[in-house]
Amino acid sequence: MWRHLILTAWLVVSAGGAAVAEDTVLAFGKAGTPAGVDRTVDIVTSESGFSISSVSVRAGETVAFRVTNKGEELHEFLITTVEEQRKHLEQMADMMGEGEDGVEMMRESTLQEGLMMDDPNILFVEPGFTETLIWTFTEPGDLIFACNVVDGSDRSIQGAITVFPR
Ligand SMILES: [Cu+2]
Repeated sequence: MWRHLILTAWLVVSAGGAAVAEDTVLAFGKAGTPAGVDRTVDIVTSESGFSISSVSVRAGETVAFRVTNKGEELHEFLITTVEEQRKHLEQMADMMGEGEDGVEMMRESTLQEGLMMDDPNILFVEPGFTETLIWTFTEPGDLIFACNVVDGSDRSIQGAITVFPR
């Protein structure tokens, strides 16, 4: 229950309170298509983190991240910027800091906004399952991949994505 509420908080803040459509182009890339995949990266996730700590790609490259959850809890695979990640964690900490009121607040805003599982840069993987997130990197720079599904702590597990110029 607690974990679910925190996940819900994450969903509410992950898109800044507004759903992001599948075809949305973010500043650092966009959802790719299976036909456009240049490379597949296999990642195992669990309660102890990701099996890899960094990935290097080139701008213009479309990568299929094939994420297998070998843990016992739901895990997330999110591609984002360091700055966005920092903001999300702050917002989540604020919500949890509100206690019961905060929990109720985020539950209501989730009902209003609907579940934002369609965000193209976020994957949720159930235990024992493998899900694939296909991403086209458009700009050189430093990104991260992260899991923010936490269980009452402020734990967030992440790795680095370096996008080299094409
Ligand atoms: Cu996780």
